[in-house]
Amino acid sequence: MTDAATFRNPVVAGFHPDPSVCRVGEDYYLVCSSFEYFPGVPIFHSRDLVNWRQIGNVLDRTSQLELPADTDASGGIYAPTIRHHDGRFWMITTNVTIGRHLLVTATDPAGPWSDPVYFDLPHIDPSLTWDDNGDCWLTLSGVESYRIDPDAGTVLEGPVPMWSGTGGQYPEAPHLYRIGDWWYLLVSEGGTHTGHAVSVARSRSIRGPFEPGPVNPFLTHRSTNRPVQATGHADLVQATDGSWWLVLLGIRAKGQWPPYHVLGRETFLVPVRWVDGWPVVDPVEEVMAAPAGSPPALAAPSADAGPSAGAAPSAGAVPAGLAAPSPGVGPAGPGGYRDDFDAAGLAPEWMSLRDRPPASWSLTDRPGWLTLHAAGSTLDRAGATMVVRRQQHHDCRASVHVDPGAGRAGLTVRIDEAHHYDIEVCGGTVQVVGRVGPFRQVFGELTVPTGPVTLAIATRTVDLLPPTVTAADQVTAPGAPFGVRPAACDTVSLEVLADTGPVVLAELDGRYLSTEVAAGFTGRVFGLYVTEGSASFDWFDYRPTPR
Ligand code: 6LW
Repeated sequence: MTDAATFRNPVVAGFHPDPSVCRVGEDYYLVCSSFEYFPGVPIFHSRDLVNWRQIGNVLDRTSQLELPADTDASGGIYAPTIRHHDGRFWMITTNVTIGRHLLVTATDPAGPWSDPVYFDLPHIDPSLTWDDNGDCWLTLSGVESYRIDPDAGTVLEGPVPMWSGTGGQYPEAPHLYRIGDWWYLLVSEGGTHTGHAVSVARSRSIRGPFEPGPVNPFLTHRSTNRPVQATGHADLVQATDGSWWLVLLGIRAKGQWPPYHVLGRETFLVPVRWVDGWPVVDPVEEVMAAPAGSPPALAAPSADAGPSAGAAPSAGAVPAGLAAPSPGVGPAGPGGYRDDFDAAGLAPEWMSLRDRPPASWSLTDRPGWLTLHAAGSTLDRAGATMVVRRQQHHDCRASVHVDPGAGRAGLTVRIDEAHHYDIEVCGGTVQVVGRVGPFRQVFGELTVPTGPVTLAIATRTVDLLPPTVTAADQVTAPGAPFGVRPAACDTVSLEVLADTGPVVLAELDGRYLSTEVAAGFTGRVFGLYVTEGSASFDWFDYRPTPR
């Protein structure tokens, strides 16, 4: 539940890591990493920092996004930064597969964005800042900076060493901000899992030396049992009312020991207070309270707000707890979506793997249906024709109405080529197949009339069983989900939706589709695919399911 003085985290649910944010007037824009998926770098718009709607993808052409066929899972596009300067939006990111940083610009954040200018420099996590002379600085993990010509793609000075945090591993995600008379530098450290943390330093000069803050890291959930973990990779923004906020990544861990997460790293929001000129944040929760004493609309900073000294509070800015205007991409509250494939193009939330060749898909071959044409013959290797959307809730059901024609087509929930559960139809037989690491197994089969069929994948958080139930009891109990032990608390059910209701072909332990098993930087997605011939999809439906 949220009320007027609270809002719900994550503000962008599902695999949306490494958020970066900028404000232009009353509008906020946010971008995230996209790895091996195409198009790349989803871009969101908000008026309140809480409710985000995806307005496009920054890298939506192969001339901007080179993801060769052998791009590894979790390769491709790493952490982007978005800024607005001199009438233009600027987005810089790293394509780790080709080993280059790329910078693109746009006057309209919904696109089109320019072709890239490249910087062949080491490290990851590029960020941009303009100094008081109008010079542009590129900062990178490590942490170091370069003075650059952002239009020409040339380096004018550097590397200039900066400040590398408190000594934690992987100093990364540096962002520089001009606030009052200071240059503030945020650095994430400790790695992007449970050791993640954010530290701060400041300097009078953009070239340093940087003085660390009095309490570093000033944001971390490491070594706690808070439900939100791995908090880090933060970017700072000042709201229209003068208040300050961090967008950051976090995970919603499940299970007892070790905890695991299945939705990837998600985008969270936390208010920032300034104390004696340094940022202070409280722990990041799934429902965040507004700062003490706030009116219903989240308040401007208090009088001791330190360096903010900026805009006067404007009434009503940053309202909280609104219903998500864009079902499925907003806060992890109620909301689902249905795509009838009646539009002229695919919605921006749909992604393909590595490329989306025009010959692989069509919305006009069979009007009102999405037709996919097979390329690869298996989901176990790169090359299969697939369009995917993110899983954004722990408890949800994705369903699809598919006509396989003479082909083989289905619905998958996947993290990568080596970790996926599929339900597919071919020649009147529906089959459930699971691939986990070196293992591949058929878990269930059902004969159905030929023609269109509705397939579904439902995920469910299972409450921990009482300790009196042993693992052996559970595994041998009739109807026990395959491989589910008492500590498991996530199941994946693969179903045919018949007129009489769902027919469950298999119920599998969801932990095998978690980041802790699959590794990498992404999260679960649902995918519509074809591995033989051509098939058409009439609709796709995604619903969170009440617990
Ligand atoms: C990203 C790095 C990180 O570049 O993970 O959380 C890497 N931090 O900053 C990939 O998302």
